[in-house]
Amino acid sequence: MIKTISTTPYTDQKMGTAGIRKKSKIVTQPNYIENFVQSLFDAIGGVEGQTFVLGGDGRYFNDIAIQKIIKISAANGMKKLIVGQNGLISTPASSKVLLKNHADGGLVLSASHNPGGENGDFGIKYATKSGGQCSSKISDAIYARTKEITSYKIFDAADVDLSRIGTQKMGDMEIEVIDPIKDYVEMMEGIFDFAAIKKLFKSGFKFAFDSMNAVTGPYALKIFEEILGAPKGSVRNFIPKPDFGGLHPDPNLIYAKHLVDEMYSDNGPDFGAANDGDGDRNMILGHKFFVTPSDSLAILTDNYKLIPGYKNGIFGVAKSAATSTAVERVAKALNIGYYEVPTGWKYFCNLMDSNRITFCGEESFGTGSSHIREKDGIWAVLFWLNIIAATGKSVEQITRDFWKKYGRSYYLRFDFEGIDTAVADKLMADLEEKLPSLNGKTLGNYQVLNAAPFVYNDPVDGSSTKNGLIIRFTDGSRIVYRLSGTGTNGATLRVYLEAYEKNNFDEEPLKMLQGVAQIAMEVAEISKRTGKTNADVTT
Ligand code: G16
Repeated sequence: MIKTISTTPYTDQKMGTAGIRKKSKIVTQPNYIENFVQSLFDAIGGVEGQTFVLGGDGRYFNDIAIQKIIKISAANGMKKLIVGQNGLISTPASSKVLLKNHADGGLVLSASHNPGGENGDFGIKYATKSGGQCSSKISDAIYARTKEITSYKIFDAADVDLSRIGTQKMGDMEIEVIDPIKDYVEMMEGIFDFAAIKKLFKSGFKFAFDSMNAVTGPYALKIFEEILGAPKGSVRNFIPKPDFGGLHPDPNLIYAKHLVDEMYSDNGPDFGAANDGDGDRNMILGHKFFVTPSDSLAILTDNYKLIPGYKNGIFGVAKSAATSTAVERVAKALNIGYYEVPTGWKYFCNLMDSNRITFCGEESFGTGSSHIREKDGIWAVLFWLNIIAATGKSVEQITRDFWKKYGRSYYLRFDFEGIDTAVADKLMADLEEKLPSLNGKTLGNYQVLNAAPFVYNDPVDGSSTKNGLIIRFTDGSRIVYRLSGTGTNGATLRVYLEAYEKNNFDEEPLKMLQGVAQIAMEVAEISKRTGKTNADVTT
């Protein structure tokens, strides 16, 4: 029943910020998925006798890839595979199921917030038994193996029926098809004050949650409408579709514009939120009001005592270097631990495992806590609803109160997409070389306090990671440059801009950041090198 199939290596199977991510047209090439999964199993020393969790966000090729992976797992001697019903599981739910079952690893078939469909993207995230994505050391070993693989093993059997909850067998391997929503809902009920949120909805609070035709639809329907009693129709685009119904499932002001327009209309809902393809990202909106992800992390941290699951105290908080400094001020005020890590959720995991932090978040619309080892979109929405229910304040009031207390970090991210990879690499290398010469210099109206690469020394495993370049100014403003690790089309240069204001809270971010934006463009010679005078996407 077990076949060994000869294959030739692909040379491009390197993982990025979060797993491997490619155009669908690339992953559907013969043996592409087979090579990658076999290489992964080989690189981690085999999976014989192990238990894994498997599922995906339902995008194009999810159904085919999952059957291949089931058969490769059985052929490699895996003991048990826990699979989401119909092959679906959100990234946060997968982390929960993995931890609850003490599984050895997990695979989520997703390219996260990237578009899906035949012309979109596909990907695989790999989590280790800690519930979080594997370290760079492991992904490097997997990449090395993909370049030398000559054969893979696959079980010769019919496809498994994944619609049926229960246990089946493939050879000696047990396949348990589960409803991952159940565990996830229980976990949320254990953290938040569902009774208070129910009351809020009963009082007529208007809510809009957009699942972007992706994996969180069934979770959101169950939690918000069925359990918490939000009016029918509050949850939109709740049926996961292979091409996300044409939506780009990235919950931001641009790709969720339909929701933003509704929130900014006169009779718009009191609270709006959206999630991404695999359910780990979130966007938070009030009526005619947008909360930046950086502020959201800081506000959740500042209000942790209102949440039953955290009221006894939190360890500390962490953010990625590119995220605004808002949460740093909160950590100081609360006198809790504070850490700054490279972009990539995996860098938070050691801090959570060692009880250094409870909360963490990133500018890229990700927030989470140590309840799992992934960011968690629905968790963030419930956290906000719980704060609103406990305080009786609107999203805007809560945010304004926060600014009054701590000042406001005006923040924007510019993305320059589809740049030739060699051009982008050279831009970053030349900029890094130039940084020391900027120290102490006056640029426009700003004086440079410090300009240097961001280097993170992990306090737990001692590893060192360099990611991004930061120019800090004496007034607290910052520019961060880095290349994205999740794109599939050339290189994307991300430029993160921040300006700190103690009293002036009502300006347009673009206006407040004009000065630093101009410096950012000039210092890195972005127009000259890329031919772009403006960012392709501003969030
Ligand atoms: C992944 C990581 C995040 C990271 C984001 C953006 O998110 O899990 O930690 O912030 O990519 O990465 P980049 O700036 O390199 O494109 P997701 O939601 O795509 O899995």
